Amino acid sequence: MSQVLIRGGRIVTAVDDYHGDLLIENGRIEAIARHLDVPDAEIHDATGLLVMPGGIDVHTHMEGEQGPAMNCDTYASGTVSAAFGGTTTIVDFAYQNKGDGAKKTVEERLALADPQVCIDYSFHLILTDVNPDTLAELPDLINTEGISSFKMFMAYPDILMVDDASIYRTMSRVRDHGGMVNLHAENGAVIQVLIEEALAEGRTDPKYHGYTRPRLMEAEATHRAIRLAELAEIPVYIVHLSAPEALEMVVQARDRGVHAFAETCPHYLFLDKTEYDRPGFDAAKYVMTPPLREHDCQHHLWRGLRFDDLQLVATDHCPFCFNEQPLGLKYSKRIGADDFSKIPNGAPGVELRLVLLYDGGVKTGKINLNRFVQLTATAPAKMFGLFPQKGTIAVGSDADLVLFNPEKKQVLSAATHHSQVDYSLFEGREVTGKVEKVFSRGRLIVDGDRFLGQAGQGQFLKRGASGRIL
Ligand code: DUC
Ligand code: ZN
Ligand code: ZN
Repeated sequence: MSQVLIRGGRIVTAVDDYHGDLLIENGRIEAIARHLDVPDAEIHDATGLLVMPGGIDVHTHMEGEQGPAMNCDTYASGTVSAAFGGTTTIVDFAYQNKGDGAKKTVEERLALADPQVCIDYSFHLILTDVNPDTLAELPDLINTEGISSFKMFMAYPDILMVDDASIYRTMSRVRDHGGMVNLHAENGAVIQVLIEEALAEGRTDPKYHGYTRPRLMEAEATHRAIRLAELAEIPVYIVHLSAPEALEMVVQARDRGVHAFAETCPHYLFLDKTEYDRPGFDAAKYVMTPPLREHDCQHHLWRGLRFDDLQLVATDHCPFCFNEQPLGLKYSKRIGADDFSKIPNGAPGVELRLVLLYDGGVKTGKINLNRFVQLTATAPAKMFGLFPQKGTIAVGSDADLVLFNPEKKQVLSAATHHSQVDYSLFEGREVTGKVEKVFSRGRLIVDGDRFLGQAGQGQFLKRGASGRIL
């Protein structure tokens, strides 16, 4: 029997905060007490450290195609990067190619990810082809495979966008089985007009990515998504919310009693649209969707996080290299060198979520430590059917743990991160707080700068119902 004892740390969950010892047996938390003596256990001294549930990032894109481009992390490199950032579970995406069935899509993704991942994982299924056959497969996918969340795009016409009827049909189909629909909420048709107008006027620079995706069109689609869910009587989850006007739609819906939920991402909390003023092609590093917004939007997002109008923070880690070499043009932002609308949309961040939120949220007093755990681990677990196996520190839960040094300073840089991406959105930023040790099911996988995990050790998680968080 493998036994691990974590001694003397400050144990923090979404509701607790106390000093104590933790005993792990066979990957699960076996006992928690003020003092534990287990002579044969592997002992880790956590004096001066926070002991928190491993982070759960419910929005990552590892390995694979995004239109003509390819993400530059594999499941191996991306999950190592996640682990160094204190994240012990990801919910990534299985992307349905048009013509493919739902189950086939998930099975193929599993076969790709499973030998590579070093932390536990699941998928949301991205639906691009909502036909009767696909719809008929969804209840079984929820009930037998534990895939209980389905993402659709209201943007990117002719590529990813589905119409309102498809969204409504999906909602109606999965409602009675514990399913939830996640939406990329932007009005794709109108945005396409704005893009065509900009290009016709010769506006091809990366900054026009931001100008052609207005906040109002995020709000419009958020409103539409919520109203469809209201009609279908199903919970709805808005991914990567960035605009206060969209947040207002969520707030109003929640006030009406609708189960509307939303996530935001670190880049919207800490960066703003002035990044698009960078000279030359440098601004392409910040081409993600929705784009970075005006600085004062950050205040609204923090307010949302504090008062639970926004339920959690996920990264939308979707890395493309800035430079063409060494991976090649199709892994690079340079695909869009002459046309902003061709720049692959997405940015890296899976390794930085905990440290950024700690430094910019807890240290600044915007949120407290319990809320920090809620936003990074507990709410994601509850939202997507993983609680209480994941997302907390309790007897019987998986021993996915982060030992976090709350005082240590570090400078963020692409030179020291573990993703294959060649830039950082936060290059040179000094932050306080550092992940010291990470345990996945009781196994030490990160110890300072050393990675001790193994590709393939992560387990696929069959999830319960999504969106039943109250
Ligand atoms: N939406 C995402 O969720 N990720 C990458 C790009 C996008 O538009
Ligand atoms: Zn999206
Ligand atoms: Zn995404």
